[in-house]
Amino acid sequence: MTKRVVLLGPPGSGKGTQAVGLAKALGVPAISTGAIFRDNLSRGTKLGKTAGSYMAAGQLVPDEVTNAMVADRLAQPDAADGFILDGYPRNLEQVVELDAMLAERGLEIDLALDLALDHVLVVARLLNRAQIEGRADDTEPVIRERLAVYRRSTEPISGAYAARGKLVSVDGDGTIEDVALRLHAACVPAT
Ligand code: B4P
Repeated sequence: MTKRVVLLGPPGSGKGTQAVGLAKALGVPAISTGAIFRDNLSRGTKLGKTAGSYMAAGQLVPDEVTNAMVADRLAQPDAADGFILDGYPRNLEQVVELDAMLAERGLEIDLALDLALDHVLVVARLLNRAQIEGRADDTEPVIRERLAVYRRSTEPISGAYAARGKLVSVDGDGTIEDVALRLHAACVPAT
């Protein structure tokens, strides 16, 4: 069964929303790099202070910081049998680093799920979240910058997984339940 999954897609496509339910269904932890950064930010840790300024500007946190954090998290016992990685990798260098972390243990990614959503809908969802949660990176100029970073750095990585035959694109439009069913079907194909 599919156990080592990366969840790709633009900011606001539903990665964080869907990762939790999908992880539960597969019996693995959901690991969100954005959530780990936000938790550190709220606790005022050194990692949080480093990440905070990049996040508020809509930029990626430097690779050396992010890669070390993910390596630590994947070494925890609960991730030994699998995981849903939400928001990582986010550029080609992180793909290489993730491959190396797994190869050390003779493992590899089983599946890359690309949540596809029109960028007009992405902006609308994030502006809606801004009113509910007040996240510092959900203002319109920062959302535009996050989308530009996504197009420049993150979009190309789907090609890397497609070349390995590991990429499945899933329509991110529709209700949260509809999208969850599509993702689940991609991980657990009908027999
Ligand atoms: P993330 O936390 O990953 O933020 P995100 O891309 O906006 O996705 P998120 O998971 O929060 O939103 P979702 O689509 O679920 O990253 C934040 C920042 O951290 C980055 O900008 C970067 O600075 C840093 N970072 C994270 N990972 C990094 C890495 N690997 N390398 C370097 N830096 C990194 O949901 C969005 C909204 O849509 C929600 O309000 C949700 O309720 C709503 N929604 C979801 N599904 C819906 C549906 N079907 N219909 C309607 N609304 C829906």
